[in-house]
Amino acid sequence: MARHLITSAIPYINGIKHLGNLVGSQLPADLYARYLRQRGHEVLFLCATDEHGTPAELAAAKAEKPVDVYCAEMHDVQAKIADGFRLSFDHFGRSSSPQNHKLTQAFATRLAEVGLIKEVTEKQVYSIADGRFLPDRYIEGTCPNCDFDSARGDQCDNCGKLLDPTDLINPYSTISGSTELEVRETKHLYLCQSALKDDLATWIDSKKDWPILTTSIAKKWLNDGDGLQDRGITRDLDWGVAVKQGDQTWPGMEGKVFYVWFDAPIEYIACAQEWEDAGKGTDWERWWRTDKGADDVTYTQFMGKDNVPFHTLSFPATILGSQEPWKLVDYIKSFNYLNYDGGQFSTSRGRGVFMDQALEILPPDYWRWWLLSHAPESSDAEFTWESFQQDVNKDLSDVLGNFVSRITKFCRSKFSEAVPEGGSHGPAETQLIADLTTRIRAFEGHMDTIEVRKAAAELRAIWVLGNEYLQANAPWSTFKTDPETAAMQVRLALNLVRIYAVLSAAFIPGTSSTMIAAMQTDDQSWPDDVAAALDTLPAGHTFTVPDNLFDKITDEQREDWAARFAGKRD
Ligand code: B3M
Ligand code: ZN
Repeated sequence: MARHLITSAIPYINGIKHLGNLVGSQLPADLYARYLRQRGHEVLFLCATDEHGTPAELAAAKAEKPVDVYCAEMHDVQAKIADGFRLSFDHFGRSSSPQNHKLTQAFATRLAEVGLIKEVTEKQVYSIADGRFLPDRYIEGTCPNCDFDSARGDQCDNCGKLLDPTDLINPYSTISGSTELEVRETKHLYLCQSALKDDLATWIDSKKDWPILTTSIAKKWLNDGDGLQDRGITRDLDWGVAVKQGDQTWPGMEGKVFYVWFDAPIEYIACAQEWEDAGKGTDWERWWRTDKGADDVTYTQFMGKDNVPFHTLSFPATILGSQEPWKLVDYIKSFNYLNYDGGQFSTSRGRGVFMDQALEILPPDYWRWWLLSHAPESSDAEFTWESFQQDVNKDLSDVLGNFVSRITKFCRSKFSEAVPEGGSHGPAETQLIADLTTRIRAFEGHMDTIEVRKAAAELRAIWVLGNEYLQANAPWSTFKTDPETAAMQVRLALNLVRIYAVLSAAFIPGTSSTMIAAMQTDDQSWPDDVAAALDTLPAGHTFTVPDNLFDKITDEQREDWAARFAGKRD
C-alpha cells in the first residue's frame, strides 16, 4: 500500500476539448488512478481548469461575457463533461481560485527573496484607445511578407512567417480596432532559470525510467539553451493573478499579472488545498510537503508532449528555486498527438469529435476503450471512423459483450439464474488458469508502468481466453451427455464475468459496474490468485442476465458521424 499523487495537465478554460486532448492527459491519468485505487493504494487524483491568460480573455470577449463569469460557466461545463466520461478526479479545481492566487504570489515572493527574480525593461505596443499594453496576438495588420491583411502580431497565418508586432504594416488593436498604437517601455519580472540549469540537468539525468518522449524533449530544451533562458513571468493583462509580494503590490508591477504558465502548474498544489477546503479530504501538506510526509508519495504527471518543457524545466525551476520542501514529480507520462481522419482536430473549423459531442452519440466506455487502446504513446495516432467501428464492434461487442451474454443466457436456460453446482476442474481448466495467471500478471506489469496500449492489448487477450474456453469446451454440447461437467464449466465462466469486471473497471467503469451488478456481488477483489478468484461466486449464488452490454456501430451510423464531424471547408 503506497501513496500516489496523480495530476493531469489542466485544460484551458476556453472551450470544450476534443478527443485528442482527452487521450493526451485526463483519460490515461484516470485509468492509472482507478487502477491504483483498485490495487489498494491511497490516491489523490487532481485536475483543474487553466483559466488565466490571453486565450481566456479572448474567448470571454467572443462570448460577450465578463471573463470571470465566462470562466465560472465554462468550468461547470468542463466538470460536467468530465463526469460524463467518468473521470474520477478527487477534485476538479480552478487556477483562478483564491488558493492559487495566494500560493502563486507566495512562490514569486520567495523566489525574489532567494535572488532568482530580476526586473527587465522591454518595449511593447501600447494602445491609447484601449488604455493598455497589447499582447502580440491582440495586434493585427498587414503581413510585410505576403500582404495578407490580418496577420497576427506573432505570426502570419497566411504565409507562416514569424513576426514581431512592429513588423506589421498598418497595425491595429483587435480589441477596439484602433490604429492609435505606440511602442512604450514596460517592466517585467524574470525568473532566473539559467541559474538552475545544473540542478535541473542533474535531476533530469537521475530519471532513468522516464519515457523517452519525456526525457528527449526535456534534454533538447535544456541543451539547446532555449528552454533555460531566463523567463518573463509577468504580463500586461487584467485577468490573472495580480503581481504582489504578500498583500502588497510589487513596486513597479501595478496592473500586471503573472504569466499563465507561471500560475497554472502551481494550481496542482493549490488544487490540493481546494480539495481540503471543500471538505473532501484533510492534510493537503501530506501530499505536497516533503517535511510533512510527502516523502512517501509517488507523484505522476500526465500530459501531451507540447506541455513537457513546462513540466520538466519551468515548474521544477519554480519548485527547486524556492529552496522549500515541495514535492517534485517522480514520473512524467507524456503523449504524442491523436490526429483526426487524415488531418488534425480543429476547434475553429469544428473538425473532429469534441468531448460533449462524443457523449451525445455513444456512452463513455466506447470512447474510453478505443482511445486508451490506441493511446498515442510511441508515435502520433489517428482516429478514423473505420477503426473505431471495427475495434469497438470486435473487442467490446464480439469478445467481451458476447462472452457475458452467452454464458449468462445459457445458464438461465439450462440451469437457472444461479451459479450451478457439480463437477470438478480437469486439464482444460488447469490450462486456462495458467494462461489467465500469466496474462493477468503481464497486465498488472503494464498498468504499473503505465504502458497503456500494452495493457489494453493484454486485457483484450484475457477476454479472448474466456471466449476460446467456451468455444473449445462447449458447455451447450457437454450438457447433453455430462451435465455435471457442463455445470462446472458454466460456474467457471460466470466467475470469469466477475473477474473481467474487476480487471476492466479502470478502462470501462460503466460496463464493469453493470457486470458486477448483474453478478449480484459486492466482491470486487483483485484476482491475485486466479484459481481462488474462480471460486468467489459459489454454487447457488444468484445473478441476473444483463442487457446487451454494447450495441454494434452500424455502417450507417459510421457514415453519418463521419459526415457530421468532418468540419466546415475552408
Ligand atoms: N492548459 C495547456 C494544455 O491544455 C495547458 C496545460 C497546463 S498544465 C499546468 O495543453
Ligand atoms: Zn504573410
